[in-house]
Amino acid sequence: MRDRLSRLTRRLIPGAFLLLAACAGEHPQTMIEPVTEFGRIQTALWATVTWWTVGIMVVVFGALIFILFRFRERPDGPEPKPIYGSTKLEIAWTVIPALIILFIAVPTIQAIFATQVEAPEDAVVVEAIGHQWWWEFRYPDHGITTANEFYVPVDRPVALRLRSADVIHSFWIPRLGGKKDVNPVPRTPEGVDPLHQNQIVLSIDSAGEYLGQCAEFCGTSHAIMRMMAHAVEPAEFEAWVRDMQTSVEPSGEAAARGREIFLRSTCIACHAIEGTSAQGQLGPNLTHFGERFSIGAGLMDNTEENLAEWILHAPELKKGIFMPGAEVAAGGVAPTGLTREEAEAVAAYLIDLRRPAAGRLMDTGPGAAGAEPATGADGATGAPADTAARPGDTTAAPADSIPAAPAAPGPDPTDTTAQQR
Ligand code: HEC
Ligand SMILES: [Cu+2]
Repeated sequence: MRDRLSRLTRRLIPGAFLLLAACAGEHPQTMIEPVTEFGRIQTALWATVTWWTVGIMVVVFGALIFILFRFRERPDGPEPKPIYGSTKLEIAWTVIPALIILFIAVPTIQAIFATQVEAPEDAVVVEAIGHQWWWEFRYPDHGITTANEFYVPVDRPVALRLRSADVIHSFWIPRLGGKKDVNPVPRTPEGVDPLHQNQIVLSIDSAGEYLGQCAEFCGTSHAIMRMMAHAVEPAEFEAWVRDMQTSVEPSGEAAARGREIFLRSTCIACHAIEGTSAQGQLGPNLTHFGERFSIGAGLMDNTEENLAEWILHAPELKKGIFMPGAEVAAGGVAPTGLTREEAEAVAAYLIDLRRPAAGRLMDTGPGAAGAEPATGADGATGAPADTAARPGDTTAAPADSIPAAPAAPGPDPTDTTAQQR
């Protein structure tokens, strides 16, 4: 018996180490290495409760195994004494679980209060708005809007205001902390904060790129609804904000032609690009699109080739989306009718939309280890030399309302409103 047991442990221990080693690799969405106090409070609570329950398990199973052996039936053993109606026992098995729950309740309630704080005055406000199936990020204090990826400064309080333009989603970037539902809220007049809005207040203490995704089933393409937070030094954040408020001029002929095609296509019914006449609100804002890590909220890497495929075949590549392809209608909008050559020009333009100084993301920074490397960094290496700041072009969209139907004439405006379920 001893022998067999030791042989078993000898086999199990290396297995356990292998398992642990597997857990120590690169896990961009781990919840056990939070970079916010908000996340650490939750992880600590989780660890506390887990260890307590492990302790309880050891006691219960230990007692069970002991009793099974100690009081097993023996040929000459006495008749067991019935214990039905034992008041002592009944009190014990009522009081002990009640005490356990009470013990768990104390740190839980403490954690609830510690994580549900009001945002301080100087917090950076970011509105995270869930859409089927992408994320919109608005900065009401800076008048900028972006999608699927957002920037925040490290070591400063950030107030994430969560709401949805359609169904219930859930905001979850595990390294920032626990998830929270993103609910549709009643429409409010401009300048008024919507009521019943969920909020997460946190402060990120380590620069890096943190990957997350929708954590509440929200329809066909729910699984492809990723997002990324870039936590950067405050000076870099200010620079990003300034750049986002500035238009980017095409760096070459192909991109310039792409812009011209983009601006005369139905794209502008749904997409906005800072400093251009494109001010659509139904789809992701494409300002600085060239810097994004992915196309379609995590569907594929952001390369020029993938982008041309997306423009031609978006509805076939990501099921159910409200964006038409070159030949397929979607979201109540007719096919765009772009040829491959035109789509490639538009792709060249969109990939070109990036800050002069910005490298392709994902490959730098201390937190980058946690993120998947984006391919195609060779895409558009040339930094546009002639980035022009246009005075007066500070912002596009009103920052406070959930977008209604496109202002620009879409081919079938009556149908597009149906998206705003
Ligand atoms: C009917 C509205 C609509 C029209 C018209 C439209 N789009 Fe879109 N577009 C969307 C929506 C909605 C998404 C988000 C899809 C998703 O990821 O679920 C999107 C996503 C994108 C993305 C990816 C954005 C990101 O951050 O992942 C690009 C690029 C894009 N569209 C380019 C275009 C171009 C170019 C055109 C014109 C040829 C166009 N779109 C026409 C609605 C539209
Ligand atoms: Cu979802």
